[in-house]
Amino acid sequence: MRNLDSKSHVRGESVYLDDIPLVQGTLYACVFDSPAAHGKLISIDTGEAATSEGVVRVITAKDLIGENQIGGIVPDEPLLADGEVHFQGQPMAIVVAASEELARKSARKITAQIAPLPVITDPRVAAANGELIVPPKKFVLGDSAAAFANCAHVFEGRADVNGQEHLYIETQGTYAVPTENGGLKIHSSTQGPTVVQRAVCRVTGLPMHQVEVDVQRLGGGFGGKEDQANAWAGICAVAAQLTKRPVKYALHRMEDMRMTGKRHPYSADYRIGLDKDLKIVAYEVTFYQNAGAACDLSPPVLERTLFHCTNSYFISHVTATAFCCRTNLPPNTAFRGFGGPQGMFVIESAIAHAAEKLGVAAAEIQRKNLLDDGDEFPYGQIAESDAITSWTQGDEKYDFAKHQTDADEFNASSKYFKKGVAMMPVCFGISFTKTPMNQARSLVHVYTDGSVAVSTGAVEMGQGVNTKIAQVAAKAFGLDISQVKVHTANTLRIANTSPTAASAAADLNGKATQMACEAIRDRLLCLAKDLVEAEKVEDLSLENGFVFRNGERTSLDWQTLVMDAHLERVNLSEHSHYATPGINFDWSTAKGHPFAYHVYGTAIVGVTVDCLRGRYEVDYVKCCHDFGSSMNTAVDHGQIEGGIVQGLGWMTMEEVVYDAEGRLRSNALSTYKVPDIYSVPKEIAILPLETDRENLAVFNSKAVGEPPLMYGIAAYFAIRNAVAEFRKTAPPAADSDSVVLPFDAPFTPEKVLMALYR
Ligand code: MTE
Ligand code: LUZ
Ligand code: MOS
Repeated sequence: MRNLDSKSHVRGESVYLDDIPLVQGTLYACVFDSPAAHGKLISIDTGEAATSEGVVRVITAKDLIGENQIGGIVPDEPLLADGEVHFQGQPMAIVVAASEELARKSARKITAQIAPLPVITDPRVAAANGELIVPPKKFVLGDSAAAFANCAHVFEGRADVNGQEHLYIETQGTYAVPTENGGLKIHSSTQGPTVVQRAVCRVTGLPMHQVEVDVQRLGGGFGGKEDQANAWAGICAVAAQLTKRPVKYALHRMEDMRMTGKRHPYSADYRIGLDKDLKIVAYEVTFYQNAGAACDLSPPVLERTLFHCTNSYFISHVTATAFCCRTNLPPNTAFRGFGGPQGMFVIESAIAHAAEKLGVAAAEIQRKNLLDDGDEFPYGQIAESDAITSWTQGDEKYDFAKHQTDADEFNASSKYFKKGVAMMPVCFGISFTKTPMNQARSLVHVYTDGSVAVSTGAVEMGQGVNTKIAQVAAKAFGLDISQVKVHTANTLRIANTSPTAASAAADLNGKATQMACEAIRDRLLCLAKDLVEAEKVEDLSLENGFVFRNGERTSLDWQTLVMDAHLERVNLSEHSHYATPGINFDWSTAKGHPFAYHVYGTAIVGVTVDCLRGRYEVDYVKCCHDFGSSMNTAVDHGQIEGGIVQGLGWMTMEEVVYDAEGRLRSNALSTYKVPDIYSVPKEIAILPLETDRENLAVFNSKAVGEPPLMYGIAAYFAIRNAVAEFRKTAPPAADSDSVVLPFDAPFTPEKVLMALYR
């Protein structure tokens, strides 16, 4: 079943924020953002802007009616700079004008006097200076210090992994419209309608019942709009409140790239100990997370780095420590995988390091250490593991050894092109790690013509969640999907929503929808029992638009039943609440059972490196992926392909560059390279893991949004293997030093070239 939005997308008829018809009198906002990364704000001169053509108002921190604060976890993020500036791109003033152009033109006339303070961009420097946003976090399993003493082999090193620009096609934006008695209706391109509602209320001083947030769909979020839609919503809300006019702000691409945070870069130290049979006995890792200038979602991102620091492996002695480091960069934020990919990159680096030194294939070490059923994660949850099955099923189907032999044969006869292959398992926990966030509600109305309207807190951002929710309702009522319409995420219809994140939107909102539909269905079948003179309700079902009795179609159709129910005054609406059962986590012990389930998978990635130019191509990605039992293979395959390409981009070509002054140098699509259609692997093959395990996913169809991104990490190691192959044989690379190549992602063509000829 194809994504319900596919036709309107292709026709250009889907409605995004910028397509919403505007109310008469709408004004446009533009911010003046800090030109300095760190400094004391001495003065800000808005005089010339305020008197410019078309300008209705200029707003600075002192004008706010509510609190100048949008920090959700730690109150360290002013809406508009006040006293000090903490990163280049920090909003300082808002210009509100009659047109977009006039707002932008006038914003450029604002100047600020800022006395410079030292700029820190490196998380290790921040940590050394004690600049931690929250206290360090730690996971401990067993006794790693003691265990290292008994290891046959111990290796230690450092791994660095850079950030990633979200590059959602639709930039951040908000349209705020005043409603009567001082309220506001906020259209926002956000993954978190309630997150935005809270931020708007804080900066305007309004109670939550006065603020309605509505989200039709996003042109991509990828985590970038889980928390960071707040600033733009707050800015438009404040402007609308002060001018009493509707205010819109849709960021230009360069504004968005400059002013918003990205995936967190990390620097890490690892130490890995193995016994003589290649069993990993001990692992110690310290993560320095580059959080940027404000807390944002950095602590839970950091926590997920710890949750996934041993990836799909069982290691009996683990000590993992993580520092949340404050730097003078835009606050970094959620990004597909939410810190998990960074944790996995480090353990994969440690394994590659050990493999290189021991002269064995990394796959041999990986295979020997996969999590088994009943193994304990460092955070205390006991694994129901499909790590081994996904590895063996993938290997049986795609034959890693054969790919390696093919590469070896190719390499033996090719001097300047080298092939590299890598295999990688992935294990990703599904649920927000903050247990209270794992709840959702659904409001279902059946209208008297038999059509069905569903509202949930889920935000459609291309991942197909609306299609899945419509499938749930259609299935519960035995209807064709055309009878179901999923409406906008709206805080008046669904309150207190969790953001659409953690890959859990279909599970949480789908389950709530299933409960609501089944409650209505049960009431309808009660009535149908009398209408078709059945003996008991249990004999009845709804299928293909009819009531069925013991599997046989009756003459009672859906529409008649619905109308009869209405005339009998049966309630045709339901609001249901779902909360994931059985999950918990206690940070005082750093143990618990935080995840409803894990998604497992294994990928084999092959690349060809052009060893003269440093360029490379990804030849194939072949994965065995754990769908549980997919309810929509078209949508799920799309998620896997998209996730893989986004992961490849992060690991190979996307390079976020800040200079020492904290200025973003890769600030446009000409200087920041994302994968295009030509960088997509020539082949992406997907083998569904065969399993008959039950899980807590909606209809057993496991979450798929984030896990596939991590298959892309294997490309880094495949390129590395190809580079190593060249260095072994090519004369210019014959250096005998024993230091391994640094682990420093992304492996851009420039870095590949340096590594080839180091
Ligand atoms: N797919 C598309 N097309 N666009 C997106 O923005 N976001 C990803 C993933 N897939 C995203 C996407 C992220 S970060 C998450 S958490 C999940 O979708 C969220 O949606 P789900 O919970 O419905 O899987
Ligand atoms: N967001 C969040 C997430 O707030 N908590 C999480 O655990 C999470 N995990 C993945 C992606 N977003
Ligand atoms: Mo996704 S990072 O949970 O929005």
